[in-house]
Amino acid sequence: MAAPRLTIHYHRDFDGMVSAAVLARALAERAGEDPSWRSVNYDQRSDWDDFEAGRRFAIVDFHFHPRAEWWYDHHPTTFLREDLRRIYVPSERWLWDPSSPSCPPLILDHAARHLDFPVPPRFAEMARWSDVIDAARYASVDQAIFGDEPALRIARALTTAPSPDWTDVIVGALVEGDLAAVANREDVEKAHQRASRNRDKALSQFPPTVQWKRDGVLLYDASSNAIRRERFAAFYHHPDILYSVGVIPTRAGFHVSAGENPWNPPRPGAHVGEIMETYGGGGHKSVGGANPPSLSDARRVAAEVAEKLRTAILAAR
Ligand SMILES: [Mn+2]
Repeated sequence: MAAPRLTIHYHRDFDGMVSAAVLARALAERAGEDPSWRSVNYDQRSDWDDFEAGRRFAIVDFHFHPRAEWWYDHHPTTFLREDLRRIYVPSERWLWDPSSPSCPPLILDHAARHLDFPVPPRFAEMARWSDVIDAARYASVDQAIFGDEPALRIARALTTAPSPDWTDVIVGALVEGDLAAVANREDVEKAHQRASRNRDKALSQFPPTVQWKRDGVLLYDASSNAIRRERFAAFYHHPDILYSVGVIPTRAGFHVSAGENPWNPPRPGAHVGEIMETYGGGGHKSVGGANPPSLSDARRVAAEVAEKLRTAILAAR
């Protein structure tokens, strides 16, 4: 009797989907598996110990789970508890590398070493773009916002997925074909056109949200639900700034987001994540966030963070 089918659970973004496609192909070719795949979301963490109880599964680009037969991740926050961190040891089936810009390169390296899986050029290309997209290593703000390469069209299309399980279909396409073939699918092209219209609207809605711009810091308030959001709009409209700080809505409240301009970074620069920690948030040196309890708190925190970054810039001059 054949073993029950293995399901690959993946983070629903570009590098997570590529991770699922790479692992699916490697396991099919080199481990005698016939895997299926399904995206996993943050809501499922609440019952994490019982996740997929009694079933066979792998996890990629998402939290460590001790029952995962295969697991790969690059997120520094992958371990939900200290006891889970202690269970993890690198093996032929598990690998965590928080220094990797994205997850697929880990899987490709590991599969080449332990499964004797030769890296197909199309997967190498997907891994390179995963690094660009997940770590925001775009050559320019124009490439980030308007880039027309197949990987960027697919990533943009994902922002307007027509249904929750659409990403499963796209993973299937990535298992079989290269980026150009996937980007040229009719459903991807349709989603991409919708996403591009949303982007254009977001860019045009950004200027009135700006509160002030001083000494290389821009503060904006995009807390209204009527405003569409484009992650790099501040740097597109104001390429001269070093930092943007803003308030944006979330499903449950409001988020304060602060980050360096990737195409005009401050030198030496403050530690944005540490500043955010003083407001109950966190992040990396170049980007961070916090979720204050109310809109007025979020506005106050954003203004204070912007002032702190401005002070840091002036002190470094
Ligand atoms: Mn991811």
